[in-house]
Amino acid sequence: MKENIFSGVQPSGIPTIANYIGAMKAFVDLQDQYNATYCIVNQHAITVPQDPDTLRLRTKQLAALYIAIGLDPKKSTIFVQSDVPAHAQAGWLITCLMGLGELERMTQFKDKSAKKQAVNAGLLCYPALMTGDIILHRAKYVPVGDDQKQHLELARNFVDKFNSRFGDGLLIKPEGIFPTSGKRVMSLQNPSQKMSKSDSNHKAFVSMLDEPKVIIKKVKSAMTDSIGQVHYDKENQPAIANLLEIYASLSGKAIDRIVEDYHDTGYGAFKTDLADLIVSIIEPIQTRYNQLMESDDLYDILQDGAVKANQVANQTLASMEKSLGIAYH
Ligand code: AQP
Repeated sequence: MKENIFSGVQPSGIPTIANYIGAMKAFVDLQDQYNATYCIVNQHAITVPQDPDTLRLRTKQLAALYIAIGLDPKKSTIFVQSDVPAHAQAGWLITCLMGLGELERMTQFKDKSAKKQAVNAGLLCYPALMTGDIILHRAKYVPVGDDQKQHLELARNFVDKFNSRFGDGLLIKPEGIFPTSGKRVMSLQNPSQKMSKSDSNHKAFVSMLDEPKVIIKKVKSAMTDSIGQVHYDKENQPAIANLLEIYASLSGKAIDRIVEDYHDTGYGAFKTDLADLIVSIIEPIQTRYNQLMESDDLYDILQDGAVKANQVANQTLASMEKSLGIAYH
């Protein structure tokens, strides 16, 4: 029998090439090998303020992008988190079992809360909800970018603690699947910050829905350095190293080979070819995306996905509630 994999993306903006390289590209590659479930985690998105109309639109856009990148609803279960109430229910149970200190130590919470004046309690409890997402679908593997490693480790520790208290094998302990290149794609404007879809500086990322001419402009204006030679040196040339990783991930070429190709050309030719490469991958995705946004198929796919996801999630939730004494009959 195939093992389960689970992952999700927040509709907190339009996905960027970082989300694609770090996670979404692998979703497609893995759907044949595994019993795959992919979620649009809209309840995670509200851990920071969202405009309701925009959130509705972003949810639909993300569903369309999932399918446009190549997810096949016949192979993968695709659903919206809020269509499966077990996620919020399990999230609460897990919140009550996780230590406050564990949650406060999470880097993402520290980074995001430092940038905001008002922080909601959901931002702190985000990893508990994420743990629930993974364990409800009995996932053995979770394809994610490097920024989610710490949250995944928390989920793994939670499973150990839950199973040792309530019974071995009750919950499945998940393992991460990380890409070889582009685990952590950095901002085009600041190579010490990760690329994020909610970055207020739109030049910092390439969105999956950026027009080709915008992509070319953003890549050409990406930060570089004064060294002027293409090397893979994360310490001294972090911006170029980042562009090389994006290139390697999208082309499938080894970084050494790319460095050889551009070693004597300077940054201009390298950036032009990188921009063309990104456009060549994104353009066909956008064509399929536009067709999907105009059809009604999307809602049927999400409804079918929710039916399947509810079945699996409700079973796991029932066993957790039984263990905890919440199910009293
Ligand atoms: N910079 C990144 N490099 C590689 N992978 C990344 N991911 C996110 N940023 C990078 C991976 O994309 C998947 C979906 O991410 P998410 O939507 O769940 O939330 P996030 O990690 O917080 O991503 P963003 O783009 O930074 O969103 P906002 O701006 O809303 O916080 C995950 O697998 C993640 O690892």
